[in-house]
Amino acid sequence: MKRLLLTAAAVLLATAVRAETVPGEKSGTEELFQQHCAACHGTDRLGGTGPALLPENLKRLRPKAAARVIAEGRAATQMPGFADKLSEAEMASLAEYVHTPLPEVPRWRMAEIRDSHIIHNPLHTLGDTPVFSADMLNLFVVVEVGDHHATILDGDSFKPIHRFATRFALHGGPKYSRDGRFVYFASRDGWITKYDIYNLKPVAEVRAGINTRNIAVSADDRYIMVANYLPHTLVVLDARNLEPVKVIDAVGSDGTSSRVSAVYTARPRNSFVAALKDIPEVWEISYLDEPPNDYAGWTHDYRKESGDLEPVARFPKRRITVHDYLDDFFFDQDYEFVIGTSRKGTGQVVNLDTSRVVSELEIPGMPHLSSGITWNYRGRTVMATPNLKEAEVSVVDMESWENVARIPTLGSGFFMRSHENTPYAWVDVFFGEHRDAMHVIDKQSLEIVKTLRPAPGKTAAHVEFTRDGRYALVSIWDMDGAVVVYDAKTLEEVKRIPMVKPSGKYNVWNKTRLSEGTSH
Ligand code: DHE
Repeated sequence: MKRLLLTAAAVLLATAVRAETVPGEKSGTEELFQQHCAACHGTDRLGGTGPALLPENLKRLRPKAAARVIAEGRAATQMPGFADKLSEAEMASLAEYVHTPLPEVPRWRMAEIRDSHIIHNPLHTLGDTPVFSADMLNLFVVVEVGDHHATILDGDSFKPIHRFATRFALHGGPKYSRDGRFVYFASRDGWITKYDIYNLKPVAEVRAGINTRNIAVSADDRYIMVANYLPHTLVVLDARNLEPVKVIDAVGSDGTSSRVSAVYTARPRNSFVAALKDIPEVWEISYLDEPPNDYAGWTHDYRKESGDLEPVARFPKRRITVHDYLDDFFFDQDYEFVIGTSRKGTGQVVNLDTSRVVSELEIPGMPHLSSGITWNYRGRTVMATPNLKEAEVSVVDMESWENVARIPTLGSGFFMRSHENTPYAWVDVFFGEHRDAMHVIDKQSLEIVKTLRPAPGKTAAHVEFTRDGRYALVSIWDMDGAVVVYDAKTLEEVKRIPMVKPSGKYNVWNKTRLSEGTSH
């Protein structure tokens, strides 16, 4: 009842704020924000020392949870609690306010990006040999979202080597340079960080967007491409020091502006491939200095902007029209096909060479294709994907694009992983009452051979293998969490390393060698 009254009070307050505010005049809630929050989160809510407070950036924090954070503060951050300064209704109205979209897409272009650029340690000041000894290609970077840290973990001894603070709310897989020396992180707030693993020091940072999806590193290690929801842009950074090079507007051939779903590097093609979330188009963008002459259909219709480091003719792109916009997608190992779904669940297979949709996928629910993996099954290549809405794993033949199997699970899953050297594929049960379960599937019989529960009652998620595939590392998604190491053959626990909500872990070898069992 108390909660109902509170919510009602907040709604009344927010409605009153909306009704009484004359354009140009500040509402009571806005004033509260400026008084108590703006110093850290920015007068425009775009972030400062604290994260951006926009609905797009706060998807993981519902208004009720936001009100709790305002009241109690956030452990291990500089966010204090306001319970002794603000009334419950004020805190509820602030929580609602930060979930209200800004009247227009904020400006975040070359000038703003350039202003945000920070060099922490110039490259020439950093030595070329590691300051610790370990197999540098068998390291893991573990992202601990619980308190916004990352840990460099030795993949042989499973001992943490170094733990350091990251930007708020990292999301997606960090990406490595080809030699594994540098790791690049992206935060939901658009901060990109280059970190030198050899020296255990950050190199540079830049804020490339207001709300960012993910990043990709070119195969020649020269460029980083950043995909943004806010604003609607792709941003090219110089991989050496993250200096911005080019801002590419995500605008469809009909002039519609769009969020970018994600961007990946198609290594054999020397291109970035991005999908647009609001337009049924996939873009291929070349990063070659001199694209070949047969680039028929490639354009460089970008707007020249003051501050661009490159002539307009760099990064030509071509548009591939698809049947429905792609939200979530991955590639075959040769990067000939893009396999994607929209959040509505329609699956499509796009041939990048012919620029055509060659097949539709018949997978029910919402396959989580960015977590898709492939393997050889009875002489043919299959892909498998967990499903965010259905309690099953789908296995699809990558030649006929027909379903090979639908493997029932205890609930819908988020992440799926395997390795060339293991007969098993691991999939979590991320949602529902069995979220503490981890299924191990035999890649040939396509049956679940074991269901592990590494920490009963706590979410078990996201697996990654050591470079040789002998061990599988599972996350316990809890503030009092862990990375649990399993022998990938006997499926017995080997070690438990305490971690603070380790969202994901990324093995240098598997990522840089594009293992078929992991994301790239
Ligand atoms: Fe992710 C990867 C999109 C919600 C944790 N997630 C990705 C990637 C995309 C994506 C496009 C690939 C990026 C890359 O590695 O280059 N994620 C989305 C969504 O659209 C979705 C459903 C909604 C959203 O809020 O954006 C979503 N993701 C989540 C979460 O709620 C998760 C579970 C917790 C969190 O940290 O926000 C989450 N996503 C992850 C992780 C990866 C990821 C750990 C990296 C997986 C990997 O092994 O590569």
